[in-house]
Amino acid sequence: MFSVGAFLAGRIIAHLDMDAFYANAELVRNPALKGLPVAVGGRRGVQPLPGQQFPTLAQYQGRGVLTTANYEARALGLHSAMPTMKAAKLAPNAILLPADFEWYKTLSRQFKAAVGELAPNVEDRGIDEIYIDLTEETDGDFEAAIDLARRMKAAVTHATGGMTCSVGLSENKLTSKIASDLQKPNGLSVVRPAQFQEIIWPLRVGKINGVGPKAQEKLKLMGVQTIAELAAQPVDLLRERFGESYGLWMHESAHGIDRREVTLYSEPKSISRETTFEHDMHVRRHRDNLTQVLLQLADKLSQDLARKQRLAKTIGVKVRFSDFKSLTRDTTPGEFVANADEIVQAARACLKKVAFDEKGVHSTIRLLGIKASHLITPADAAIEQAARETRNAKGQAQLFLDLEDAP
Ligand code: TTP
Ligand code: MG
Ligand code: MG
Repeated sequence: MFSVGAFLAGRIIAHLDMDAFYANAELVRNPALKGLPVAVGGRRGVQPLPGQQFPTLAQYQGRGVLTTANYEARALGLHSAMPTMKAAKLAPNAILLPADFEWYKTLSRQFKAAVGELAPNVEDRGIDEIYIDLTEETDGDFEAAIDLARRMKAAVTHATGGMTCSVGLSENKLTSKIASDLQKPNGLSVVRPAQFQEIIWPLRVGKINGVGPKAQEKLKLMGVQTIAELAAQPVDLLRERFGESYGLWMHESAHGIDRREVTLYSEPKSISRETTFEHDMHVRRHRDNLTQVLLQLADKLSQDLARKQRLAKTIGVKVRFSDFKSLTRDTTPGEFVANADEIVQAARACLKKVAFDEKGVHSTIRLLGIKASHLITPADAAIEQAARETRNAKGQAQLFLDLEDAP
């Protein structure tokens, strides 16, 4: 009956979620907080008492809620969305810091970029989480995926100046989202298709992303609390109680069926320009003409990049010889490339890698093209560039203190 999922078998999808994101973001730029219970809430913050290094919950007056708490504070009972006054009663000595969204967004971009370097099929799911389709990188092999997930975790920690994340691996988004939460913090949880019942069925229905408090309440009245119990319900009964599509969705979810794809919201990954000549050009004899063409292509490409507000990490050339055989060469200069001069310089470096002949078919070309790829927004380029420079100059530990944008 559940063979519907079979045509999607063989996928491996990761869900990665940062641990206690806002709180750990504060720890990155203030290592003195390490090991202490820390909560984040409100925008304005409270002042520390004389003699105190950090403000504590005890000083808070108001009606706000916590956005999150680190794991030390969670051990004292604090959690996201808890009224701050209530938290203050539970843990008056826990530290309370105001939220600084710009800082969290900066770290968010950094951890996502780091993962994207290792596996490009990344779907953004908000400030602290992403899905990554690893099928191509791993050929559907879970051992390879575990290895890649470990490297992604290390890359995230490196790129954020020490933050940890938790990763779930399975054949679909739904299961991986559940899995990433199983061993927080700093977890890596794998649910192979054959393990779905063993690992997922004992969990509460609320662990399924999309089964909210209302549905949980209704299910409880039907005597359904675990995912196994949900899976045991006749699909028609679920349809009747919850509506056609939601009922069917619940049923499929409880059986580990989720056909959703990892969708990339990103812009086109590359832009290219090329010219086919009226007459084939000899690479030596028509050198001046070819240079002219190269300059024109670079000029157009730089305008394309400007229009799309992107910089390129990689520049490539395409050459088609008179026998119609084509080849490409590319280069990643290390600096982001945007203007025509930089493009020409990079394209020349690529052309140097092409083995042209003095005579014969590989001495004349009928087409020349330039491609800009690994495109990035100027803002992200600036962040990456700043991070690189600081890393080179001072070493990783200093990085985030320098980027700090708090008042
Ligand atoms: P989560 O990923 O849900 O939580 P978390 O990262 O703090 O902790 P963990 O994943 O380790 O369980 O949310 C990410 C951030 O979103 C969180 O750090 C703060 C913010 N947030 C809120 O502002 N309000 C909320 O109710 C929740 C749940 C999160
Ligand atoms: Mg999180
Ligand atoms: Mg999250």
